[in-house]
Amino acid sequence: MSESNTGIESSMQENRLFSPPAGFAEKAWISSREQYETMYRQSIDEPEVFWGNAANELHWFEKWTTVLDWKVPDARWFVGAKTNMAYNCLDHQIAQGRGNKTAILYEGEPLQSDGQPQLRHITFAQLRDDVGRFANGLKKLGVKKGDRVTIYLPMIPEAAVAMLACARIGASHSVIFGGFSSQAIVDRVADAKSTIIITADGGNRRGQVVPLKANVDEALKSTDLVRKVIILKHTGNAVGWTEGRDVAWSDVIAGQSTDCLAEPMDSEDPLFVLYTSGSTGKPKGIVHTTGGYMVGTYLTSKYVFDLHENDVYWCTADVGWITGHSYVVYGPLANGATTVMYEGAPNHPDFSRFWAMVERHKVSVFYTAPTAIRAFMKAGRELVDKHDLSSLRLLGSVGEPINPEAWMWYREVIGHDKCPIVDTWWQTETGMIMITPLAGVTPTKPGTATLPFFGVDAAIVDRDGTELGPNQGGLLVIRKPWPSMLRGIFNDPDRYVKQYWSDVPGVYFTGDGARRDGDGYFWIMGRVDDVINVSGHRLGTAEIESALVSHDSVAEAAVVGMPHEMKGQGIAAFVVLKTGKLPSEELKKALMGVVTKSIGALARPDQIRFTETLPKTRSGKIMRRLLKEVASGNEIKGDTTTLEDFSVLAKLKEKDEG
Ligand code: 7RM
Repeated sequence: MSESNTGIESSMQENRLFSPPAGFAEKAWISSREQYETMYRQSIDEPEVFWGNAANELHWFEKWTTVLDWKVPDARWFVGAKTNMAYNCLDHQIAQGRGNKTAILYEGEPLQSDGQPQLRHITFAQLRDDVGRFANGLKKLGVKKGDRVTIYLPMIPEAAVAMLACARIGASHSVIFGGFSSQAIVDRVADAKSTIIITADGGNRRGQVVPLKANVDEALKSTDLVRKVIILKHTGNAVGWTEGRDVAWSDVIAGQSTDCLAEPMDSEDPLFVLYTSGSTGKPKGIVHTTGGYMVGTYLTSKYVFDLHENDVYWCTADVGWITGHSYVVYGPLANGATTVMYEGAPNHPDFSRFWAMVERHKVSVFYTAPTAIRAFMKAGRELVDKHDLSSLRLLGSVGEPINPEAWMWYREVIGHDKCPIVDTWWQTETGMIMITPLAGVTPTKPGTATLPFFGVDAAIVDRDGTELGPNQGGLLVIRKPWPSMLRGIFNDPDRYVKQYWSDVPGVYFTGDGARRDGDGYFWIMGRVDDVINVSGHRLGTAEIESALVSHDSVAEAAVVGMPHEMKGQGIAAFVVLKTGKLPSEELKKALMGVVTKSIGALARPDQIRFTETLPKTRSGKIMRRLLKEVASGNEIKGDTTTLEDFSVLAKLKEKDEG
């Protein structure tokens, strides 16, 4: 963050307000505004009491002596306590009578000859046995408490088994998203100094086999750190084999007992490291520890998704990113919930796949990303309407600002106007959901993540840390520690301080720009690094994009700044049209008009470029940095290992050059 002036201007108006559906609160964990307010007040005034009570809902081998030990920027939660995340997700659930309940409901992508996908229902008891056997196998291969184990697997139950097995024996996992290339593996293995990789022969995606093992082989040509590669036979494709280094998953578990001691971990022992690619340079290994992360993901899963015994909960994220860690695996299992894992693409064989799955498994709580919602909108509601979605009772969104247009569609077409939507704001670094409605009590507005979760002291400030007033755009910071906060960047304490604790004195800076409206609701305005400075007016990306997408012809939009002689920066808009809509000069004018009308002439794009798709990370975030380079005619540089589709970039470049 370089600008001295950190204000961001806002002109967006959104007056629609939706009360929680009648009757929802009665059966919800948080069932009245009064209960919410009492709990929130306690969580802020007496955080140690609040979080101590939450922690007492879980299993500890030894209790803490102090709930919180805090000295900026280092927090220690549940000091002196001993626990084990895998024990809480498995044994503790079985002890509460959930042994025969489905823990993981897996659906594979390929449709078999009968037209049906492969399904697996894995109970808590089976999962405990699978984890125990694999954990014992890891130990036999020499994996010890404190080691880093790399996991490079598809969205299959074995990914959860591998994570939980590491957690059980106290090794930190480093999960690498299965869509990443071999270069991403090299970088992450080297940084984590990981000597073991767990992978599969391949994974299924969009009718193709992703050659995971071949990618690992390629990566390991550039590093000799890795001494063992464990390979799960999954897709059945042929793979190369390096004697002495490669070992089959089936051989790792052969003859192993299902009983494996759950290592009593110190609350502050690391649980995992997860790499996120910063906007520039080398990926950061975000470190999360055991006790605080467990309590944070447990409690947010319980209250935000309002998880109850009979829910079928589906978070569509891949385990390769934080949402998969916190809300596919750990949070739901620590609540004894049934969590759905789908290995495949949302559009295989077509865009009705998710809705077929909701119908098939009677999914009740569904959590996905705005990028997916916009893709479904683009594909058309007919694909949704042919399925029975009556099992749904709560919808969630995460990953990006959800534009009001997509929010309304989600509510009407997917939720049939009866499901509350929780727009959840959080980060890899925060570990848990931080700003979110609570479905039974928070009136929602399309486009805002509403209010902070319990214990979260979020604020909008300027660079000096002074809190700004209603509707003044500024920096989103968190002023008090929370249990699942990152404990650092792996091997890089200085970068931790510089990245999160230096821009605003004494508080955690999220990197996001935001404003609070008159009701105190938080509106995320985009990354501060992406703010566009037009003639001294600082504009966030979210509002302009949202205005563009409100036009009938537009499916998606991304705006970035570009050099402008007069204004300092001008605005370039990259626009994806809905199926069947055609680009034209007239449409460009209309789009400029929409922005002028909803925000003002200042925000009117100088350039509109129609494009087939936008460059995105696999988790769905638009890579504005790349678009910025395209818009200003520069060569693309920096880390592109997290790009979903390199051809998208090539196409944008071609258009640019052509
Ligand atoms: C969970 C996750 C974090 C960044 C964050 C924001 C953006 C995430 C929302 C959102 C607006 C939301 N972790 N972001 N959720 N923006 N509304 N509900 O996405 O580390 O990959 O990204 O994502 O910019 O800082 S992440």
